[in-house]
Amino acid sequence: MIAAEPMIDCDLVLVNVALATMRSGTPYGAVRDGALAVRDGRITWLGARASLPRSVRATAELDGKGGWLTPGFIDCHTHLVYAGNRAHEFEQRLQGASYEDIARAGGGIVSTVQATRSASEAELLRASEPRLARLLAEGVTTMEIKSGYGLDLANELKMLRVARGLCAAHGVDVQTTLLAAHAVPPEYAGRADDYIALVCDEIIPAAVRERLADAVDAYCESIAFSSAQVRRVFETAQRLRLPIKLHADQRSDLGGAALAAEFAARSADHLEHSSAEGIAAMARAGTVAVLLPGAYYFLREQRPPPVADLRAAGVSIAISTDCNPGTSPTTSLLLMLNMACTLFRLTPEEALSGVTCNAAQALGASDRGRLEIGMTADLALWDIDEPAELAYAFGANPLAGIVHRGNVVRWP
Ligand code: DI6
Ligand code: FE
Repeated sequence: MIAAEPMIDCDLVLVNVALATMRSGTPYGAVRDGALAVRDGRITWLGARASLPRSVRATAELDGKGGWLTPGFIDCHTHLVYAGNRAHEFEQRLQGASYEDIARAGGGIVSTVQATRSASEAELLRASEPRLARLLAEGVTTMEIKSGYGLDLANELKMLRVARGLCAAHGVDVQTTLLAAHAVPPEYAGRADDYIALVCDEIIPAAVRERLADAVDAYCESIAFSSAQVRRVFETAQRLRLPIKLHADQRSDLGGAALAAEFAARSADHLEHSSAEGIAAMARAGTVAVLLPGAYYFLREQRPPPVADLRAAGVSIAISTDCNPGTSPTTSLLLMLNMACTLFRLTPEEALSGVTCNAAQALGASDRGRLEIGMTADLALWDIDEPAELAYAFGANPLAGIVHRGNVVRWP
């Protein structure tokens, strides 16, 4: 007599799906005709449907209609919370003004700061919600949101509270990043060092006290802060045990990649102008390269990030929208997959890793970004025949289903 197998209870089993697990070894870690089981918000079993143990008993079984299941998308670099827009600056740039010209004339980041300061917390939330809805409609289940349009204590904290509120109200996981060192606020014009002192002495400590910041970022650029100023911000963050990120080497090489690596940053973002030494330092530090093709496209940059060098050095590459009103007014992570391939020459598989496993690494979120037993059950179902279609068909949105923390948000 054969002993009966113990029954394995699950909340949910998904069948008739192909799995892009993103495990290494095979392209996309693919499992065709797969199945995946979920219990208590985590993946408890996955593999070929034919080997699904008969003992797996689920409260609900869902048919994926032959679509592809990927990890829920992770947008690891956004400035989603802001008020107003900068369409008029787009018009100015089409008349020949540069991004830097506009910033130096008092527009740019500072114009969004004025609109964001004027908005109440409720107004800021309302202004940000449609952008969030558009991101989620393309399969995002985890995202990062930066402050940086407040530039004073009250308004930086206001932005972070709005980011936390979006998470609570919309069923998406949000990591917040304090980017008080984004621009010199008008009231500190000509006194950037004094503003950095305010950031280090008051704004970062308050954000930590109120548990509003999960990380710290800075904008290291000629129109923003020098590497010496950023260093002071990072020393404060390190002392308060906040993870570090950096807008690095986007418009010029200020040694941002090496500076980020020196502080063991989780990520260094942009990197168009990074040097070979900077990349080598990132590889040694395990710092993720976050590439932002939307900003590159919108500013009509000519020098792509050194992708071949990043690959050769073994640096993990993530892709993100950089959703912001000045340089990347997009909410489409799918479009970024396409641009990462067309503009930066990533493969569609690298691009997909960039919004799943490598984006998780950029956020230090080791419980997501791959389909594996024990991982958080954040899943996106796509009506496609091959995973490369996600990067190939630009402007399309084949999202068919979403599961967030094991809860079915949408299913065909
Ligand atoms: N991210 C940023 O924070 C800046 N550029 C970028 O790629 C500027 C954002 C802005 O102009 O509002
Ligand atoms: Fe940015």
